[in-house]
Amino acid sequence: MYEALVRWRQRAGPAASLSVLEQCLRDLDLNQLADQITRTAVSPTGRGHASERGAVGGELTGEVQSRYPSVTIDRRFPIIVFERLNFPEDSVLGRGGFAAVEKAYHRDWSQHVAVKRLLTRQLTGSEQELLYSEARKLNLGSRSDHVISLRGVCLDPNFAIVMPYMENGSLAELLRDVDVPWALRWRMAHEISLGMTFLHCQNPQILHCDLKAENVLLDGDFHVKISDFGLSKWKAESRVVTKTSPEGSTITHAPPEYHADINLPPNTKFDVYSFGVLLWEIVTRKQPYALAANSALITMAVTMGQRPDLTLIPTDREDVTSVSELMQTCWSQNPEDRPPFNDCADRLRHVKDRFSQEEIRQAIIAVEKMKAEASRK
Ligand code: ACK
Repeated sequence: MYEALVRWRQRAGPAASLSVLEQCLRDLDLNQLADQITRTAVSPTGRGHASERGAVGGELTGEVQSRYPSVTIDRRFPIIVFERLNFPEDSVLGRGGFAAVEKAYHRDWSQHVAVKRLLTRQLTGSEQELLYSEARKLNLGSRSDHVISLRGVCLDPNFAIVMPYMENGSLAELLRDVDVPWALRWRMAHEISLGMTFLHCQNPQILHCDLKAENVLLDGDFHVKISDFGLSKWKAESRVVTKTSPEGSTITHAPPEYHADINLPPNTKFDVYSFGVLLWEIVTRKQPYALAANSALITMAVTMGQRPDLTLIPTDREDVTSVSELMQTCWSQNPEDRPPFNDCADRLRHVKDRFSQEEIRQAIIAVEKMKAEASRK
């Protein structure tokens, strides 16, 4: 191992930095590290094979890696040439802390994509690493039908994540504008639980840490894609990785134990709690704690056991009652009482299966009509 590392350092030059090694260890991706060591040992230039125009699949030159010394460029990422993307006016879909998501048109692929890139040109290594780490989690999560996939990454002029463009925006936006029929709401709730089950089953586990209706995107057929892994974490037992706290997570969706101790390493029960609040959003189409004067009050009330308003939950439907019971178990005060996502998925499948495929199809037609009407207003 030591000899391999020495050889790697000699051959890869500036690309073989300590921070690259550290990043691999932090992500506990020893396979990738092994991959990188053997790759540079066999091919010092690591020249890539262009697989299609506008996207270079595979290995990267040492020159490219040396421009990104603080991150390990994954040779499995397709590289997308930034110049092939057209950004129309008003391309910005949304902005986060240090990154923005924009709609772009890929000239070779003749289709729209969503591009997440850093807001400033003055990059700090850690912001770049965060975005890069998000790309790696997305790449892993992408194997689920219900997690947004990674089309590739741009390296020039700055690092950017390229994802498919989701025609129907976010679930938050849809719920705000449209009284979505129950058949479709339950399909969405079920698909979110499937996406989360998949993420929690990865090795190392991927914790989302910011699950909410805004981070659930909808494709052209209103199928769910979980997105925004900006605050997500690798879950592993190593001290190196678990020093993270879910800093920045949305306060309304964060569980009481994190209000009490912000240094607590997140775990799967964090996401299950957030899912409980998300089910409440799906059922009520409202914002949790909309009347609270400030976030300190929310923190205090949640720590003392308060939750989003149950009086807004309809009481005349069996399916709603069944989901409401699950929702309340998910946001239990004691994390141990919260069910794993595969249990949530089983329960939601039963609720969803009360409706036929035809009823779901009709629900989609109705939603498309209501959306069109809402956009004309
Ligand atoms: O509610 P929205 O329209 O859906 O606003 C947010 C915003 O960007 C910040 O996250 C939108 N967004 C994010 N990723 C995508 C995507 N892949 N396709 C379409 N919209 C997206 C999200």
